[in-house]
Amino acid sequence: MCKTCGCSDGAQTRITHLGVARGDAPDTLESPGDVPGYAHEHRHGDAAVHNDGVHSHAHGGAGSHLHPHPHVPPADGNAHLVSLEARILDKNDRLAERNRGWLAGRGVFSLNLMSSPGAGKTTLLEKTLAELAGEFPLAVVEGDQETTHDAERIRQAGCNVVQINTGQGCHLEADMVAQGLQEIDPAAGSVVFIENVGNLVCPALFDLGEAARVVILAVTEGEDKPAKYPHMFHGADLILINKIDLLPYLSFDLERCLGYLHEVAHHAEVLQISAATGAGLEPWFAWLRAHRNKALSEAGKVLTGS
Ligand SMILES: Nc1nc2c(ncn2[C@@H]2O[C@H](COP(=O)(O)OP(=O)(O)OP(=O)(O)O)[C@@H](O)[C@H]2O)c(=O)[nH]1
Ligand SMILES: [Mg+2]
Repeated sequence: MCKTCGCSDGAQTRITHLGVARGDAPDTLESPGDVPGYAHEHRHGDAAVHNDGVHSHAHGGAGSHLHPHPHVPPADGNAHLVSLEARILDKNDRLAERNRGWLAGRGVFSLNLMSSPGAGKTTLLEKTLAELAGEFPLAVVEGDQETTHDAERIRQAGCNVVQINTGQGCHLEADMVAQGLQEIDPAAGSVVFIENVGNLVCPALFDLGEAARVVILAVTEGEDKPAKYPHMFHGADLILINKIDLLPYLSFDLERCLGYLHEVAHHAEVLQISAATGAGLEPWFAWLRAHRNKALSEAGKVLTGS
């Protein structure tokens, strides 16, 4: 259940790993999907489909796993709902911490990429994969309510990708990402991009275990989005103002937008980019390289005890 709109209550999640050959993971590398606490995910009548290298399975979704549904309405419905929401978010947070530890232990840098629908998340990923593919391993977890369109685009770019379809759910949750990570099995030193479901509200509530949050705001959405949806921007480490190639044709007030961002997310770095033309992307690539190198060196320090 989503605290804001109840969207994942009863949602049907499907996970599809698109066509990238999976190497056999060494037994010593524990997947978050295999650790105690995840095992229950596969005891609810999962259906598995293997078809021409595409591996998919459907299950009852986060809502059906995370909380029992009461059959008798509680006397104080609101209090019950609040405590139910708190328990769901608590459980999500615990699973997110597990993802985070697992990723950090492998020296994998992961980021949660969020925006409104159509702000340019997948376009940015396509450009990023083209730039960085030769430098270090990259993988993508795609989140959408329906279709594998985005995962197909990422696969076309030659990248290891898993698609999570959330059905009615309007955001990814940590247990879904754990299963996605198990599928893509990212190598040490990878960057894992998690493209969340397009939505400026609910994804902000759910920690996925990512190391950083990146939020895209397209200039076509209007300059007031940070003021209207402050939680999303407040949680961001990096904010990308996208589609700046369209600024000459719009009445978007960039200064006002930057003012709103300063109010709600003064700690976040802000870059102006065009994912379509590639303008302004060098600082984004540099940001990724720096965070990826840091994640790898910190994992090395833990392993060597230095
Ligand atoms: N002009 C312009 N168009 C862009 C830019 N970035 C993305 N687009 C276009 O915006 C549309 C949506 O882009 P996507 O990358 O699919 O957006 P998304 O955020 O992944 O969308 P969802 O996954 O559906 O939420 C596409 O038609 C892109 O070509 C940009 O920088 N400039
Ligand atoms: Mg997309």
